Amino acid sequence: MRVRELARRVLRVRLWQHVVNEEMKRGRYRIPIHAAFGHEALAVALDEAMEEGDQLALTHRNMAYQFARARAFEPVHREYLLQPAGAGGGRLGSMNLTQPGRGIVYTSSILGNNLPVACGLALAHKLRGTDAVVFALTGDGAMEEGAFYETLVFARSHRLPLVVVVENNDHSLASRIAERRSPIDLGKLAGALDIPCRELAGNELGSYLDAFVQARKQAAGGPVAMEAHVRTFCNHAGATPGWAADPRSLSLGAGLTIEPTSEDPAYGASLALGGEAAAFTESLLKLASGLSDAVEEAACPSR
Ligand SMILES: Cc1ncc(C[n+]2csc(CCOP(=O)(O)OP(=O)(O)O)c2C)c(N)n1
Ligand SMILES: [Mg+2]
Repeated sequence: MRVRELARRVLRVRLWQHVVNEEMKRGRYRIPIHAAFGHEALAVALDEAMEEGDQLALTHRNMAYQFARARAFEPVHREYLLQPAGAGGGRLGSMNLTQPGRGIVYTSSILGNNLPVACGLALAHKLRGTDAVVFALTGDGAMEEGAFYETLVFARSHRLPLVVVVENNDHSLASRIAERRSPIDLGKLAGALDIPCRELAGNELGSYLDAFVQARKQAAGGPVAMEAHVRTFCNHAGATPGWAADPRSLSLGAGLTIEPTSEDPAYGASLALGGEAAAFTESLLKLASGLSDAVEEAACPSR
């Protein structure tokens, strides 16, 4: 039952990302926004695993997490429109968007920058004796920053309640790992620091939720590393030379699912919903035009 509700949530986040993407194609937003098609199962499972007081520090590619935490379209898209009614009062845009009321206390476009901040947050929880855990997202590119290693060493040295999640989409801008650096075996790297490491792949919602819940528990005794293998069904903000899949070539008109494989969380979510999937998807697609109208109205209130 729980998995079905998670699956519905994944499809909602997918719909909202599609609506934003359609509006991006129309040039609606004045800021760069990084879609995260393919990251929805991670975002929803992490959101479910977070408990009262937990905190989340995000990267530039944060759209799926913003929607998953907000559990609503409006506050996030109004922020993308830089309106006072947005989640950040129209001052934060996409790459610095926080939602303190929903635990998103820091977001940064500077690769690796959120990791020491998350460390500091976790240190504060430890010193205050709270039960809260801090989750920090990073990428296979951002983990190349020295701050990644320093964060692990510091967090382990002080046994901080920190979960570092590497979203490995095998891309940093247009370069793949084999093209730009040595492989990094996160299990071995974390193991060398006596930090447990968990691997996620396949977008199976029940196991993703379990993994985050377990990681959260484990983090009471010190940091936990996680490597999530994720396919990003779009590239950087806008077309990136060398990365074939431009988000603007994705179309809501083709439906919520992008690819019928386990790499697409929307496909997995539809399978999890079984016979209910078609009607639920249809009901979401019906909402899409209303959401687009709301974007139109919000962007051009005088019309
Ligand atoms: C310190 C720093 N260096 C370079 C950049 C430019 N930059 C922005 S996103 C990006 C790629 C990031 O790759 P990854 O961390 O794997 O995240 P992804 O975009 O794949 O989700 C780069 C190099 C930056 N924002 N900050
Ligand atoms: Mg990457």
